[in-house]
Amino acid sequence: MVSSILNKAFENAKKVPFSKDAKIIFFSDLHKGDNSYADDFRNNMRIYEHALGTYYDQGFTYIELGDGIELWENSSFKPIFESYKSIFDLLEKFHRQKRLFLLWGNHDMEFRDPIMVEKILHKFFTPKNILDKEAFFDLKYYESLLLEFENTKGSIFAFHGHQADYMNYKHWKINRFFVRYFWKYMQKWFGIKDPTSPAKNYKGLVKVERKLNQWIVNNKQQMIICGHTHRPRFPDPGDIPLFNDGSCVHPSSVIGIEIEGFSISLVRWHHHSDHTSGTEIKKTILEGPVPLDKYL
Ligand SMILES: [Mn+2]
Repeated sequence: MVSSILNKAFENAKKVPFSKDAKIIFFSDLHKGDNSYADDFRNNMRIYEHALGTYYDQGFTYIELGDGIELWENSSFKPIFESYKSIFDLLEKFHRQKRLFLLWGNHDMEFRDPIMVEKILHKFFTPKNILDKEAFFDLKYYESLLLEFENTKGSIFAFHGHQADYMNYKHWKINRFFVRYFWKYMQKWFGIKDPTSPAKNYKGLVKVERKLNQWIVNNKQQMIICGHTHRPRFPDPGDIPLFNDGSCVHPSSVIGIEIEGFSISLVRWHHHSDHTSGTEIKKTILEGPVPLDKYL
């Protein structure tokens, strides 16, 4: 079951060519909510905005690997948009420069439906003129991408990761119901975290990773970058090339994967304070950089 879902995502992946000097940043699992108590992203908002703004200035392409928006806990997009207007403005800037790829995950699987995406765009982004309209209203949500680098045989298969998580793929509406009407309040009132999410359920997480590893072994060691489990992964060269970009809802830090100079690294953005400069937001490299051709 899972392998056929993954095969389909692989076959239908949008092929995106990149040059070897491309700069790419992957983030996922922001779960941007309505800025209320149950909104996990709220505390990391400033760190994330600073990180993404820095990548924009440095000419990076942004690939968001799903669960960017928390539509399970929130049945309406409006409060999310209003809470995070500055981030949506930043996304708009990336998109205008054709440096943005948005993928859907299980918490924003509604974006599978292009009509829904268009409706939201028309409601919240007002084009200034017809040219502007054409430039902006071609925003698409993808299930999966295949990143192809010039003069390289190998490629990177990028997707959210819930494709290896049968309950979250096939029965996402049932799970969404429990999150929206039950777990949200458990979290709010009693501080109990939703056990149906693989991020909070260790057994589920291991199962998802095992299925993805199996798929890689059966598919000529195809390199994967995904999210979903909220557990960062950065294998050594020679190991099964399954990478995970972590999440943006780690306690006071945002974790992502960078590709720059044809090398890959795992990075963490966080607050840093010292005596002279006070508190600032800073990037720490957790793993790498490792040349990509060691995995491709
Ligand atoms: Mn997910």
